[in-house]
Amino acid sequence: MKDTKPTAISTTVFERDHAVLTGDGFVNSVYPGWTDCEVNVVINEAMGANFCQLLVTPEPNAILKGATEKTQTFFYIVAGSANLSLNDENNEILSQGSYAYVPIGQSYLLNRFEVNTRILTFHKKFENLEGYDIPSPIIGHESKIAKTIYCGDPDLLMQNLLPDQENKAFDMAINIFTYHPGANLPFVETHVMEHGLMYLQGQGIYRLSDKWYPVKKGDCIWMAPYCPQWFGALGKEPTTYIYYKNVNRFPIHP
Ligand code: UGY
Ligand code: MN
Repeated sequence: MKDTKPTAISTTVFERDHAVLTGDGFVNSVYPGWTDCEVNVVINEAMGANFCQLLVTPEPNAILKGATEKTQTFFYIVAGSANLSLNDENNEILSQGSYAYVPIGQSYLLNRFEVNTRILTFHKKFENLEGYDIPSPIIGHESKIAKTIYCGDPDLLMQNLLPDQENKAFDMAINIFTYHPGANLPFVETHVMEHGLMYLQGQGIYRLSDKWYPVKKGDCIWMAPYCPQWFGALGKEPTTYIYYKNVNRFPIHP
């Protein structure tokens, strides 16, 4: 939450190939169809990204109503709860840790929010893959997703919330990455895939390009393609972040 005292100090950083968004610089945006809520555009094309990441803080009576045309949407409940209906059907209660993947060509309605609900969303223009059907909607909960060992280190646990590894029709992955205290990425990754992330728990140090940043629960990061990246977890509790990654498409259009 933002400190309302006047200040010229900020921990937000914006560089050509990465950004660290701690929330102290957020200014609310308004979107048609989304009423009675604060919307912060954490990451989007204006900063050089190829996807969008929003943080939404709804009032209990807020309405988030819309339709996905060319852009698929992923909703994740960071805190609180909400009612979700897709295509005017299947009313579902989403609680903390629940998520909904809304593919292109669908309509959605989120309403009846618990007090202090916070929702993280990821949006990516869908790139069709010849020979594959457009993915169907998915509603799930992180507690139902297996944790797999990452890079052979049992202190690094990965959860794939979307079935992008089994079904190449998905062109984005949304993963939850848990680091046990003291664990770190085994090497400085530098890759064509882009990331947007938000810390759900814990803290640590992120290396982005040639800079080093202390990060903690609530902070968000954008990493452009090829931004060198490394993270080491600090503290006595596991550190967890949820992140976006573009996957499963040839790096150049044929
Ligand atoms: O999937 C990934 O590329 C992941 N290991 N990157 C990251 O956590 N920065
Ligand atoms: Mn990575």
